[in-house]
Amino acid sequence: MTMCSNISGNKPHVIVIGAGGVGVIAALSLFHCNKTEVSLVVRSDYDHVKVHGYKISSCDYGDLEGWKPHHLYKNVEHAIKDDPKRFYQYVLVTTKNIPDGPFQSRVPEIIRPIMENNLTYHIDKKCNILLIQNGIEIESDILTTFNKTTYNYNILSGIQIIGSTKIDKGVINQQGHEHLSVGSFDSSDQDSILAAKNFISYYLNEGFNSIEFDERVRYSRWKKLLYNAAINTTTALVGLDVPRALEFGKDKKSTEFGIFRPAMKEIVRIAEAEGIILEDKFIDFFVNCTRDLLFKPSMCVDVQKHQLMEIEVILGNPIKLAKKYGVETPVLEMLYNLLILVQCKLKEEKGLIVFDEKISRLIDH
Ligand SMILES: *[C@@H]1O[C@H](CO)[C@@H](O)[C@H](O)[C@H]1NC(C)=O
Ligand SMILES: *[C@@H]1O[C@H](CO)[C@@H](O)[C@H](O)[C@H]1NC(C)=O
Ligand SMILES: *[C@@H]1O[C@H](CO)[C@@H](O)[C@H](O)[C@H]1NC(C)=O
Ligand SMILES: CC(=O)N[C@H]1CO[C@H](CO)[C@@H](O)[C@@H]1O
Repeated sequence: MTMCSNISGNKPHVIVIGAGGVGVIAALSLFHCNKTEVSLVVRSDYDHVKVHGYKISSCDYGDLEGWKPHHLYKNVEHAIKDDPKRFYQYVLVTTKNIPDGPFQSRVPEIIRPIMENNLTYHIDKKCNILLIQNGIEIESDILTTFNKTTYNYNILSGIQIIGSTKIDKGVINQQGHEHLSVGSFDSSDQDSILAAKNFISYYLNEGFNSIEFDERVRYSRWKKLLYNAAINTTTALVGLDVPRALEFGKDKKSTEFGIFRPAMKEIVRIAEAEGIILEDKFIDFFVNCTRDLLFKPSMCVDVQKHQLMEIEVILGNPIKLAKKYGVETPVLEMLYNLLILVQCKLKEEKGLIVFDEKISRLIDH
């Protein structure tokens, strides 16, 4: 507590990109642990937070007023410009992952300035990109964009379970205890595994948050997908919370037995084709775990806020894998095809796509 400020110049740097409910609590956990110097990229709330800091109501850390990490930036370019020679040992990406969204908001483009800056100044050092995001196969976009031989990096997976929401400009409400699991996407890469374990020591605040090493990242991601691919998607399509979506089904059964369970079984079969066994009890668990919780999954909230959804990493990628393995996924494909329409409706509202009513055709760019 007392001497740390003297050595702050020597602490490793971590940058957290994305300042929603997940990112701000991640920055707070790192800051509290006090072993790293923490930068946070705050896009839309930057001006507010720069002046007032964050107001955080957290079940783990209590109530904080005016909290700021060591550095705040508008975007990644701003962080690089501020100190081009600073090396970020860990780059935490907590933004939504929307590969079908605007080019500049895709994950590889968001981190590109750091990757390129490193090529100039830090090629001797290996940076660790930690994706704290939903979905499956999310690492491949980065691996295909940045050649691992040219750019020197590890890629780590983070799955965070936390009930934390940004409820207003600079205001975070964390209601659920933070639990993060961190591992290497490549489960055979010893250096990457070591980097994940090292991160845990920068992050763990005994008695406050929980963090554990995840040796089966792919398994954990498939498991989480059981819920996300079946339940978030359905509620997003119909705009209902989970209890209503279940109760409003024909004879109170059709949602559970006609949509949720069949969709989850398809996820089980895709994972199985990779040799990953998800037990049936998980299906029972996920169908029921929010049966009594009057809340809308985040994908449903996204639609209602007119924000793009993470449909590619939740459904598009699993369906692609299913095709590759020869697994039939009629329910997931129906959910996906319907959600693509909703996504395009949102894109049209935002002017990201143009439909010409004179000729009744979508204009290709
Ligand atoms: C990455 O770069 C190395 C060295 O330049 C090259 O040999 C290799 O083929 C590249 N890998 C990919 C996947 O492009
Ligand atoms: C799930 O909840 C339903 C309705 O409350 C109940 O009938 C069923 O036994 C529960 N299933 C499990 C596996 O707990
Ligand atoms: C699905 O909903 C849960 C609960 O809101 C959330 O934790 C998760 O991030 C959501 N996933 C997507 C892809 O929206
Ligand atoms: C993205 C970025 O900041 N790249 C920098 C890398 O280093 C060169 C040389 O100093 C700069 O010109 C670039 O702007």
